[in-house]
Amino acid sequence: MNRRQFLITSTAASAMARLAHSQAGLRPLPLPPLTDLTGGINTRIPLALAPGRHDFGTGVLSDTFGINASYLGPVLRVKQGQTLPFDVRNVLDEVTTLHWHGLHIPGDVDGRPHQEIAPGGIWSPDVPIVQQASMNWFHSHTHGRTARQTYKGLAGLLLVEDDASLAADLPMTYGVDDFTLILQDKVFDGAGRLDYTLTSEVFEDGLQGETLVINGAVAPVGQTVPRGLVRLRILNACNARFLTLSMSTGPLYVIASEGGFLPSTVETETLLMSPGERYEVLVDMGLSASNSLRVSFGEGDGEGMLGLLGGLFGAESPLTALTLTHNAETGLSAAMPDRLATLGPAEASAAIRSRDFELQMDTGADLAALAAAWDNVCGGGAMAINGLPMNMERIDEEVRMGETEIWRISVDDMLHPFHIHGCSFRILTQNGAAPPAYAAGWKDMVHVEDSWSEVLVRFDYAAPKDAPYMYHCHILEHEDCGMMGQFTVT
Ligand SMILES: [Cu+2]
Repeated sequence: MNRRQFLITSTAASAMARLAHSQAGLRPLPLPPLTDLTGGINTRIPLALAPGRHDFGTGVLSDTFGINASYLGPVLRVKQGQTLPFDVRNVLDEVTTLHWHGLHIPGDVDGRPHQEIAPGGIWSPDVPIVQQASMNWFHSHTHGRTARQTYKGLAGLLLVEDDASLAADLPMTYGVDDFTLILQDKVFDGAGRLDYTLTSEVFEDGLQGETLVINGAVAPVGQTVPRGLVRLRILNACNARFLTLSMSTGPLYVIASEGGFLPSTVETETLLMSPGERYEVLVDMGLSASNSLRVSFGEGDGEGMLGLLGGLFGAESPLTALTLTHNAETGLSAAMPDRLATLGPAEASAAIRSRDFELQMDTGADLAALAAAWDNVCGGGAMAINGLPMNMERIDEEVRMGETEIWRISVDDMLHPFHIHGCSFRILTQNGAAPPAYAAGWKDMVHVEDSWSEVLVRFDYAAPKDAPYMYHCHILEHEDCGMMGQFTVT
């Protein structure tokens, strides 16, 4: 089966799922193993980064990477106030790193590109969890190899809970009414094996797979759930694709973004997720026997009427990605929560300084020649920020600890997601406009295309010269190509 036949098959399967809305015949949603440490930590936490063999549902085994698994990693559930004593072991035959994306931690345990773990080596950071309940993740951040290593499976979830989140009237039984969804797009070759080939096109657009994979299984997938509220904690772990989410019935009820709960539940017809973004949503399965999460690639079918017209006139229709159907259980019958957290408006007047960052693709580099030369490893100076490609020996910005700043981001071409290490921020403007309500809370991702995006940010942890933080485009191929910079916090 070639890639196109595979596409047709998976499209047909999704069309059938749309019609039938039944559990029968759907691949089950894989549940990544949960490591729940909220009750206490007695030993060091082993994470082994190793080669694996994994069947995504194409019927053949693909060569993958995994963390304590053949593909992807565990879901770690921890509590504010804990310190996580990790033993990260590199069982791969290439150098790697592991970055804790979203954690408010000092630079010396961040897992940045300098913190390489040699093959056979071990990295043992003690990672303090000071932040509030939030959905974070960990992934490879190896210089020039982040895209390929993350794509092959070096990624996992780190859920932080706190007293308030554990006491909240929200679904929180993992695998019963509380699910984590890692959304990715993949390329499979004619034999159904996972493929990753760098070309000038892939450098430019980032990897664009045609097949949606959820927790390592080709979508559509199905899951039975109790009658009541169901919680979906969703990560866009695509290398480069933006995803637009919707439900087959009713709106999405968004309760949290990357850095914590929203002030109150936000109702939205569509939810745009850039690579690296996380959102938590609730589905009221007390209302209907079946409901499905739909995913379309890109900025999707847009909001409201435009989307409807797009659908009618043959625009790419969303894939029914995950179908939830009732089982015999009775679940949490709480109403959609009204108040979730105390969170005032972002106070731009608190900023004492602003910094500008222009993400640059058009540096004149010959991407085709580089793709041919680099053997699926990016690197060097094909892309830049403010005229300079990433250089591990250069500090680009020096920030003072505890000071509030406005970071302004622009681009020279196309839509890019931007991430800052070591903090959560508030979005003041996204692409020149106020962010949608679901993106107005605590974030560590913002995107920009043809205007400015501005975030209000404060850094409270040390990142000295020998342990700096990164800021970068989260299209992983762009990051690997040099669209990244370093800063200190002192
Ligand atoms: Cu980019």
